Order: sequence, then structure tokens, then C-alpha cells
Amino acid sequence: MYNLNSWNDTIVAIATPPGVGALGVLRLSGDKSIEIINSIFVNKDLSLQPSHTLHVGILKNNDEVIDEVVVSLFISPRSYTGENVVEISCHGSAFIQQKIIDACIEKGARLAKPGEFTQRAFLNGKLDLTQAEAVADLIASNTDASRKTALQNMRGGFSTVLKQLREQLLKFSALIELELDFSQEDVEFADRTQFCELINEASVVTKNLLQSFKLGNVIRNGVQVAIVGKPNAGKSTLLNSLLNENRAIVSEIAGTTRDTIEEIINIEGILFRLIDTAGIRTGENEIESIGVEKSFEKMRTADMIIYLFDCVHETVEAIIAEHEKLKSFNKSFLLVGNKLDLANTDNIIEKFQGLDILFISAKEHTHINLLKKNLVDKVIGGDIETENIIVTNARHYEALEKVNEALTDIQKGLDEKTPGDLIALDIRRCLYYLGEITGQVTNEDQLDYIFGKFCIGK
Ligand SMILES: Nc1nc2c(ncn2[C@@H]2O[C@H](COP(=O)(O)OP(=O)(O)OP(=O)(O)O)[C@@H](O)[C@H]2O)c(=O)[nH]1
Ligand SMILES: [Mg+2]
Repeated sequence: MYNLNSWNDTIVAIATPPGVGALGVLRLSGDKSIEIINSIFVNKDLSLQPSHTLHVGILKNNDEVIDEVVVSLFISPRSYTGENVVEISCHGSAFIQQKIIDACIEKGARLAKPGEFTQRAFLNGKLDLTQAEAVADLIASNTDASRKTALQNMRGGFSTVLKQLREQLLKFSALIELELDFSQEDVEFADRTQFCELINEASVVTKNLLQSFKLGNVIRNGVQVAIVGKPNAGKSTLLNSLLNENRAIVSEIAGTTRDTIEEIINIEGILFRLIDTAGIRTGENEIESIGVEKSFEKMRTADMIIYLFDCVHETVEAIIAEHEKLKSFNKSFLLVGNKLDLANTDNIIEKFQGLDILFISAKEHTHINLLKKNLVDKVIGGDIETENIIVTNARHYEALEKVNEALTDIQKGLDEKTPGDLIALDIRRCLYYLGEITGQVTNEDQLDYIFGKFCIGK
């Protein structure tokens, strides 16, 4: 996608989203940015101005005034990309923005490719790969939690941990490699006990990071929750109650919901994809049995299940049996007893004692907030600590798995007193995958793939 020469080009792109706004921002990066903008800027000579300054003036191309703008100058290396960067704030018309782009291209710039500004920042050492990827995540973030983790990763939280790991391993790898040079003399420069400790520590850190991916995934992609149960349990009423709107049809006729309905809510910064399903019963007609089959399918594919039942009419035996079935799905679930408003609370609690059940009234909105809190707790097991480093990126996760494997092999090698040259190989492998995450080890295709997913102008 990128050829090497193209890195010398000066690039230009609109940085604000398409459509009409009060302001539009365009960005140029490259050696000639200032020269190019200077050739269409009327009021003063921008090439004489210091870095980090703003200038109001008119842009004019071929005797045609384009717009009155504010130009910001960032002189290399003190800029986002590390190159000369110029930002132009103009009036937000798409037409004006296009005119400015055309003028810049006429004067020697070319259109930027998606993510090219950030890719240049990476190649110029302004960001490492995890930070660059976090920029894309930050732009795409749609909840408080995803914003926080992306911001933290962008600031380098994750890379700092990885770099520390890598540096420690490098030290030992150097000592082990040194031993190999003196292999005839049977010396050990690398203190094995200290090394074992280091590997154990590295293993713990890696395992915690791997573990955090589950939460990271949730923060990035949301959690699918299937609301299941028998017909008339109140599943659609519950969906409406959680959403606070009349989304699904509710009726006293069993079998009202035929197809699944999916809606998203944000609870404490986490996106939940709620799925209202058809009540589970032996299908009486074809359409119903298709609906029921879909309900089972959702139970299998969802991240979590809410099993809803009518606490007045269901027997304890039936719920115990359902509980056993739910366990076989091997995922987190909540047993929720509905229609509490029709029952005597004390009697109900006594009736179902010993079972972990949350009682609600979907119709009266009773304990709906408690249910929401339970959902969040199920996902994150306690309170959300976005201060901790959380892996949100599948690429990082895969590389960390390789790091973990390599660490296990090193540990095994040390336990079994394997010769240094074999351990050295495992260490190198471990270093390779750590470097791959931060971008110290890269290949062209991988970079193209990562940056190709960015929006243009970033
Ligand atoms: N009293 C009371 N009635 C409720 C409650 N929740 C639901 N209902 C009533 O129970 C009936 C069935 O509710 P729905 O929400 O349609 O039940 P469902 O589980 O979606 O049913 P299907 O779509 O047929 O599987 C309706 O008449 C609701 O008004 C509740 O908490 N209390
Ligand atoms: Mg329904």
C-alpha cells in the first residue's frame, strides 16, 4: 500500500467529519507543509514564524479568495507526526474545505491515506504501536469505560509495562548469550535463582494482562445478554423496563414474542446488548418453534443469560431444574424471579430459599436498578478499575499468548536445567513477541493492516 518514497511527500487531509459544521479543520504534514500553506496565505510570511503559533489570514489561490482562516504551526520535531505540521481552521463548508485541499494539492501536497498521520508519528518514534492503536480506539470509543482505557493506552500505560518486561528479559538474555561465548569454560553469568524470579514475575504480569482481555473485550465490544424464560414470564416487559421505553410488544397471550429483539443500553459505561427472546415451550406451530430454536441459539451465543420466571406460578422444583440446565451452558447467568408485585415478598423468599435469585417486578420497575448493578458485577466482578492496564486489542492478546507460552518454556527449561543455548532461544522468542506488540518488531503488511483501519485525517 505504501511505497517508501511516499514518506517524503507532504500529505493533506480534512480532520473533521464530513458534513457542514461551524468549523472545519484540515491538516498538512511533511517537509513542505509550511511552504505550501505559505504560498496561498496572504497576510504574512509563515516561514518566518516560530513553532506553536496561530495566524489569522486569508487563503487565496490563483487570485481567488478561498476563506478567512486560522493557521497553527507546529515545526518538526515538536508536532504530532514529528514532521512540520500545519493545521488550518476554516469555515465548515465542505466546498471551502475541498477548495483548500485542491489548492494544497496544486502546490505539491498529496491526499493522506487512512491513518497516515498516526503512522508517520509511529515511524518517527512519537508513539509506539500500542499507543497508535489506542488513538483509533479513542476515536471509536462510545462509552466512558472505553474512552478511559483507550486514553490510558494512548498515554503509554500498557507499553510501559511491556517495555519493562522486555528490558529485564534483554538483560538476562545478554548474560545467557555471553555464557554461550564461554561455553567451554562452564561458567554461569546469569544468576539462575534471580532469573527464575524474574520469569515468574513476568509470567504473573503476562497472565494478568491475558486475563484482563476478557474485560477489555467487554469494554470495547459490549456484552450480549439473552433474556430467556417461559412464555409470559415478562421478558419483553423486562426489556422495556431496562430500556425505559416501550420497545417490545407485551401481552398476556403466551407466545407474543416470535422473533428476537435486540437493543443496546449503557450501564455504568458498559454497553449491554439485550436480547429479548421468544418464550421457551414446545412449539405449537412452525413459527413458534422457529422462535424457540432461536432462543436456544441466543443462549448458546450470548455472553450472559438472564433466566426470567414468574415467581408466583413457578414451583421451586422447576426452578432448581432450570438452574441445573443453565449451569450446563457454562457462562454467567442470573436467575430472576418476576412479578414480585403479585406476591408476598416474605413468602416468596421463603419459598425459594437456598437459591440465588433476584426478585423484581418488571411491570412496576421494582429492583430494576439492582438488576442493572448485578449485570455490571457479573461482567467485571467488582468495581471497574480502569486504572489497571486492560488489554482491549485482539492482536495484543494473541501476541501475549505467545509471550506466555515462551515464558512457560523458559520456566521449564530452568527447572530441567536445560543448556543455556536452548533457553536463549526461548528468550529470543519471548522478546520477539513482546516487541511485536509495541512495534519494536514489525513488518510492512502488519502496519498497513493496522493503519488502514484508521479514518482519513488521523
Ligand atoms: N403483575 C405483573 N405482570 C407482569 C409483570 N411483568 C410482565 N407482566 C405481565 O405478564 C404478561 C406477559 O408479559 P410479556 O412481557 O409479554 O411476557 P414475555 O415473557 O415477553 O412473553 P412471550 O413473549 O409470550 O414469551 C403481560 O400481561 C404483562 O403485563 C410484572 O412484573 N408484574
Ligand atoms: Mg415477549
